[in-house]
Amino acid sequence: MPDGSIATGLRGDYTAMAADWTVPQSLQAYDSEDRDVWRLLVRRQTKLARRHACAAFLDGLAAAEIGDDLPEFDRVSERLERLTGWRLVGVPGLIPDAAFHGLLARRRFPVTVWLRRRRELDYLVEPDLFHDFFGHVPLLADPVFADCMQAFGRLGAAAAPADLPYLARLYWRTVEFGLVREGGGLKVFGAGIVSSSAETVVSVESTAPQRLAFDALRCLRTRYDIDRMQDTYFVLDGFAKLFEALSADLAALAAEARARPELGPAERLPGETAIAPNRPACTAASGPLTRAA
Ligand code: HBI
Ligand code: FE
Repeated sequence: MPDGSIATGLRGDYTAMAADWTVPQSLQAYDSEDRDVWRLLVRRQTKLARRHACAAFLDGLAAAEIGDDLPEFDRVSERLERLTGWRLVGVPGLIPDAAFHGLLARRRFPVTVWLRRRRELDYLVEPDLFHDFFGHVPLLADPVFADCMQAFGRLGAAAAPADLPYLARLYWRTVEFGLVREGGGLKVFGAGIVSSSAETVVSVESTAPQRLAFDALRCLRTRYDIDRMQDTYFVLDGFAKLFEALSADLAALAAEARARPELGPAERLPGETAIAPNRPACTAASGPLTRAA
């Protein structure tokens, strides 16, 4: 088999699961390409995150001990559990909504055990170890965000099946692709953004996408694309605002969303104001900043 992960039986192996869809993480199952890919991705994205990610994410990178070595779920879980009560569990990949929400409701975060191969470094549609760990785990060390994730799980576990797509839209627009206002500028916190080198920069600096102030109902009404960079990002004023939105009655909010026209991924409503992107960093192409004396 040409694909090492498939050959080692890691990728998408749903045969060794427990009833809750979790699998043990086996560090011996990773090969040298896995170790190289992890180091490469961590170094690249950490550098970008230092410039563009919110402070809570950067604090979380340290708390989750994210560095050159492949992460050990059990070790990081001990740290996280002391900080916010969260533990990490391995999963073989995407799991059903009910299993996903059930784990979150119990403060268990499912982390995909397998890592992308070098030839697909920059783009994957499904979650892998890098997306799940680098993207999601740091913010589990933030007390308010940690509560938001459990709230998502509880809402999902209690939701009528017809309301789940609306909860998924809220999750997508915040946990996966959210921006936050911090220190007079925009910072990234969504896992889908911080695990992507291109989107980390584009989401806060490009004039191509629009940025709108976070509004839960607006998120619920808006379709999203899973296979391209986002056309619209929502900007939170802080994670407390997200927790507030997750404390609302989901059924009522979904009913309200259903009663209004659905919005396309790039739509802008009359009266909506776009938030300006950050000023891009000066590059050599923009000319010399200083003159030799
Ligand atoms: N499974 N492993 C995994 N990771 C996810 O992010 C995930 C999932 N199953 C379902 C799911 N997400 C959706 O319910 C989200 O849109 C909430
Ligand atoms: Fe994710």
